[in-house]
Amino acid sequence: MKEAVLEILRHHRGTFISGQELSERLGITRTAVWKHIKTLQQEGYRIEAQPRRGYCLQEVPDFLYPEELRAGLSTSCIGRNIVHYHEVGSTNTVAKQLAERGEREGTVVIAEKQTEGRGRLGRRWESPYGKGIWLSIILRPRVATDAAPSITLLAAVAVAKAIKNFCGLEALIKWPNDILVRGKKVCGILTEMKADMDVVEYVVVGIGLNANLEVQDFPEEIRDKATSLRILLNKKISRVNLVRKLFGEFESLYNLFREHGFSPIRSMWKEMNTTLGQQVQVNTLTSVYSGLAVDITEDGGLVVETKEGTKVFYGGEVSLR
Ligand code: BT5
Repeated sequence: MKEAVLEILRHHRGTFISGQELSERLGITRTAVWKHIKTLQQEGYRIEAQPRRGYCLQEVPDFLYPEELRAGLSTSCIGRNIVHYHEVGSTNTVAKQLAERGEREGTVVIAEKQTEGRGRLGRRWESPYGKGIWLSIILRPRVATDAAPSITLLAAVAVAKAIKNFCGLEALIKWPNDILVRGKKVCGILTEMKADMDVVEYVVVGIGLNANLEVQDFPEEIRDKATSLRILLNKKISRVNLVRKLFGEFESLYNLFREHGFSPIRSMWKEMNTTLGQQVQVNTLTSVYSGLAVDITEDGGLVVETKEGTKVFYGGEVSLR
């Protein structure tokens, strides 16, 4: 009901609508209308209330509220259901808990701030309040476990396309999970999966996208390798609009993946990558290999010509040399 009140106010944005009219249109009492208005004001919506004239929406807060994201969202699955936190440990952890309890595909957990944002191998992901896009998408693809790595690559293509189409910046993918703009990391992806036998039960795709962070928001030790869209564009961007765009790109690619497998996405990935054709060093947990990155396989592995012969990697840290 709160969302319905907001919807009407949004429609009349900048003009007043009376409490009487709201109550009649929604079939609730004027006291109930007033309570929803109070809640919205507490959430940061600037709504002017005047005796006799009613209510007027003047400003929406710069938060990734589900009501904001859903207004004008064109997807039918990704982001139709959104769980929002002002502060949370890690959106991936919450999304996994929800998936365990049977939460449906397409549900997104999103936070203004993460206190325990995670990268791969337990590394920390900096996630300051109100500045970035820290979200996790629950998926239930009907695929075997070895198809799961390709979902990270799918997500990377979705982010790179969203950045390109929304900001006009050339975003390149560094295998497997980094999105770089002008050589610096603007986004990282953390895919986690649960499988039953050899079949995927669910996948949680965590996306950390540095939207409006400023230089001082990054700890000193990563300032030379991390950047944000705001720093690159020299202006603040609308996180809400960018997330909507991202959901749209993600859903199109995911539908393609479900219908035709990884192959069409692999071609797109190849066009947007900054890894193939480069001398790379791949650090797996047990060894370090050097060689020329030549291809990615049909299931998202990185093919490297090393001194010891051709090797395919499904994980590991890649440094471009
Ligand atoms: C990643 O790990 O790049 C995956 C990051 C995924 C974050 C999202 S946010 C929503 C969801 N919930 C979570 O808890 N996680 C996901 P990795 O390749 O291991 O890179 C981690 C490294 O990137 C760190 O060790 C730092 O050097 C660097 N780093 C940390 N925070 C960063 C940031 N905000 N921007 C750019 N680089 C960062």
